[in-house]
Amino acid sequence: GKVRAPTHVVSTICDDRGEEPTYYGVTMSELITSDYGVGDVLALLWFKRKLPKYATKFMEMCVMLCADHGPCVSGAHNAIVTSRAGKDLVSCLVSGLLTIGPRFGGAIDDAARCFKVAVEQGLDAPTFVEGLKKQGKRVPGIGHRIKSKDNRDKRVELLQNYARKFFPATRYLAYALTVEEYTLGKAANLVLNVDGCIGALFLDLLSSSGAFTQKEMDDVISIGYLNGLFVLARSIGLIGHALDQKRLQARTCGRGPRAGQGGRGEPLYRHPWEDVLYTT
Ligand code: Q5B
Repeated sequence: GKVRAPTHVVSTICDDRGEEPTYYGVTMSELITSDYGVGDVLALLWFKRKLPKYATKFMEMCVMLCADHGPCVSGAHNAIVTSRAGKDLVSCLVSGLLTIGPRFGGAIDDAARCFKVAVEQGLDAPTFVEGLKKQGKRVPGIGHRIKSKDNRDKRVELLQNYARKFFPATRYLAYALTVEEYTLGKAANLVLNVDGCIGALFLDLLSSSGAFTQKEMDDVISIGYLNGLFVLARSIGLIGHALDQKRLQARTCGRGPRAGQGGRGEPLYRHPWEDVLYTT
């Protein structure tokens, strides 16, 4: 009989061997003719299932709303500096992506983990927050450098409004808001931030959509799928910043569309001495 050599790779999300590639069994033709969107592709390739339209639209909203948050955030700054150093697009992108982590953009999974445990254990907000403080930990998904009680994050408001309208339930969001109410009593910038809001709402999606078993929900949270949403989204903005700098450089070098128009251009970045405290 036929003897199959043992494979060295197992892949369960797609197949490119047939007449046309498939994403978790869905052909490219179906993707196009049935009007699938990026959220549907995420559902197939990340979650290995079709999800209801309100859920895929929610993921698309996360991608759209997290695509950029200005040139001053860590990721964009790195991408800009790297681009101005003359590096290629991929280097600019990864230098920006490498700043994503527990403080910046990469708190979604930890926020979801913490809110999930807190709700499962029935912890009220003060017990939850003070418990983390005793462990020397910050509450993931809470706090922002520029957003505050009086300067709310529009992204958080938009995501909440959408979920309240379309999700079957929003009990994790409700819990996260009790946490915010408590932390705002400590400092005005300890708001539920975009990472925390996405973390809480994804718990609501996983638990109330009927598309995931309890075990599947536990796996999504423990493996950590959700920071991927920020990484994917912010890649759009980081590429934008890298290209923006290239365009500005091209202007000075006489290659761009505005060559010869006296553009200032963006030279190699060097941080000003006067902004550094030299000390021993
Ligand atoms: N304190 C975000 O801190 C930030 C506390 C806290 C308890 C907290 C901080 C934090 C958790 C991680 C998180 C996602 C570093 C943020 C994002 C995407 C973004 C970014 C953009 C975009 C800000 C001052 C005092 C200290 C701290 C206490 C602060 N946070 N206590 N739990 N969570 N959050 N990250 O303002 O007594 O003086 O020692 O780590 O969720 O990244 O737009 O910029 O789209 O790009 O720098 O929106 O909150 O304040 O570090 O000086 O702390 O507040 O312990 O207390 P800050 P710090 P004390 S969204």
